[in-house]
Amino acid sequence: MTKNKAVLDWIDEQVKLCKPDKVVWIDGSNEQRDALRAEACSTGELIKLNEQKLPGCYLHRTAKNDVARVESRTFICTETQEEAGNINNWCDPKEMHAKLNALYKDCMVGRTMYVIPYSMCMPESPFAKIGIELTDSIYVVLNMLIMTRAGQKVLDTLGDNPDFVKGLHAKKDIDEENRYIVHFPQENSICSVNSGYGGNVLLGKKCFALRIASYLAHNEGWLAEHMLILGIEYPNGELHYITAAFPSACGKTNLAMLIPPEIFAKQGYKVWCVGDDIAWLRIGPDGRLWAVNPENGFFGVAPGTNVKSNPNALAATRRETIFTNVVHNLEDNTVWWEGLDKNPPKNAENWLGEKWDGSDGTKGAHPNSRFTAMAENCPCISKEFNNPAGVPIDAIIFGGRRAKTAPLVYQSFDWNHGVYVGSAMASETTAAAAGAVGVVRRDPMAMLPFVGYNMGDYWAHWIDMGKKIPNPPKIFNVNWFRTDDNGHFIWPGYGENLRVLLWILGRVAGTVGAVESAIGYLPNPEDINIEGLEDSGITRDVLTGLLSVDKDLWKEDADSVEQFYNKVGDHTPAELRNQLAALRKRLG
Ligand code: OXD
Ligand code: MN
Repeated sequence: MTKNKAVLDWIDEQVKLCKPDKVVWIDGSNEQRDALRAEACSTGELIKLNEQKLPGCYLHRTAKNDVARVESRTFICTETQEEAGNINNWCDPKEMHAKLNALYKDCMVGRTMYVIPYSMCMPESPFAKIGIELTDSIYVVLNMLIMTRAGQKVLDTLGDNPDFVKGLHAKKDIDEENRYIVHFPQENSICSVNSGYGGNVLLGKKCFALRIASYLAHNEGWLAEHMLILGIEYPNGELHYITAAFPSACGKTNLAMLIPPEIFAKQGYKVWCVGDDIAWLRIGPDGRLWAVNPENGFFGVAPGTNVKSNPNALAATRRETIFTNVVHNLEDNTVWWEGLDKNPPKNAENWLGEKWDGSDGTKGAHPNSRFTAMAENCPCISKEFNNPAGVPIDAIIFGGRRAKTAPLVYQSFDWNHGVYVGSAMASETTAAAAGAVGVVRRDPMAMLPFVGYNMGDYWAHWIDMGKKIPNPPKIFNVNWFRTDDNGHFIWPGYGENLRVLLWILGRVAGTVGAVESAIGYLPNPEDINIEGLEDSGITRDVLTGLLSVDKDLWKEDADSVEQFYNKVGDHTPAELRNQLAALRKRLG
C-alpha cells in the first residue's frame, strides 16, 4: 500500500519484535471493515445488535480491570525530566524502551497485526497530522475507522514523507501491573500495552491529538487543546464560533450539542457542533485564531445520555456505533444504560455479561461506558465540520465545577489574565465519585493529564501565543454548578446555557456592557436574558446572586493556585505569578 521507506522499515522492526502471524493493512474500505466486524463477532469480541433498531451497531465488553484511562501508568519520556515537568510521570527513554521491548517481545504470536494509517483532521487540511497505529485488536481498528480518517488515502497523502506519529499497541494479557501508556515526544512515538480500553488504545485521541500534538504545537507555534468547538447561528444567519475547555463530568458533550431553549429556537437561533473533545488552533491569514476538530467521531460517555439531556448525541448513536460496557437488552438485542430512561430491561446482561435486571441495586452499565459514533450522524453537526480551514474563534471559555466560588460567567481583562484564568481552572469532587466531596482538583485548561511536556512551558506557550495572534479571541470563565444552601444547583444548565453564551458573544461584539470587578468583567444582571426561566426559579435577584463574588473564598482559592504553581515549579511563567499577585491586590 506504500513504498514509504520510513514506514516500511519501522513496521518491519515492530514485526520482528512482536512476531505476529499475519500483518493486515487497513485500507479504509467498507468491504474490509465488514469482514473485520464479522470476524470479531465470530470470536465474541463484538456482539451484533438489532439491525432494524440499531443498524451497523455493535456491543463490546472490556476486561473488568480495564475500564478507564490510567493516569498513574501514563508516561512522558523526554530526554530530561525537566522537559516533562513535575506534573507528568517521567522515565528515561532508554530505560522505558528496554522495559517496553521486553513486554512486546513475541506478544503477537498467534495474533494478527493491523496497520492503521490515519490522519487527524481531513488529510488535505493544513492542520492535518498523520499517524500509523499498529495494533492486535480488531476493536481498535473499528473504533479508529470511526474516530479518524483512516486508510489508503492517508498513505497517498503521506507519500514518502518520513514525518508521521508511530503508535504501537498490544493487548498482550491486559495485565494491570504491566500496563503502560507511554509517549516519546522527541521520537514522535506512542507505545501502549496491556490495555484494551479506548482512551489508552485509540492512539489518535488523547495520546496523539493532545499529548504529542501539544508538544508539536509548542514547537511549531499553534495550540492543541482539550476543547469543544461550537457555532451559534443568529436569526439573521450570522455565525460565531466558540471553543470551551471543561474538566471531565462538567457536561462538555452536552454543551457541544446544545439545543436552544424554545424562545430562542422560535426566533431562529441554532447551535452547531464542530467538536466535542479536542480542538487544534492556528493563527489564520486574517490574524484570527482558527480551530479544527482533529477527530471524525465521538467517544462519549453513555450513562446520563438521553432524549432530554442530549438528543443529538443519542441520535448519533442510532447507527454505525460501537457501544462499550453498556447493558445488553436481550429482549430486543439493543442496549441500555443508567439515565437512558427509567425502565431498565427485565431480560438483560450487565456490562460484565452477567444476568442483570437492576433489582439488586447494582449498576448495569459501567459508569465510564462509552459510545463511539460518527460525527456525520449527529443531527447538529456543523456544515464546517469537514472544512480544511477550520472555523474562526470569537471566544475561548474555561469552565469548572465550583459550588460557591466562581460566578455564572465573567470575562478576563485581557489575554494574559485569561491565561491565568485557564491555569486556575478547577473542579470540586462530587458525591458521584469515590473519595471526599468538595475537594478541589486543579485542572489547568482541562489539560492536567494531557500536556505532553512541562506544564510551566505550556503556560508560557499560551502567553507567547497571545503576543503572536493579531486579533485574539476574548477569554471567559463559566460555572454552571453553583449550589444553594441545600446543595441543589441554582442554574438550570443544559440548553439554557445559551443565554450565557449570547452574553459572551455580546461582549465580543461590543454590544453589551459589564461591571469591572476584582476577578474580571461581570455581567450587569439585566444583560442576561432570563425570559421564560421563572419555572426554574431564576429571577433577577437569583441571577444577581449567581453573579456575586465572595472575596474570602477567592483569597483562599488564590492560595490554592499558588500551591499548584509551586508544584509546577520554576517553569511557571512570571506573567502568571504577576497575575496572581495582581488578583490578590484587587481582592484587598
Ligand atoms: C475523555 C476524557 O474521555 O476527557 O474525553 O477523559
Ligand atoms: Mn476529553
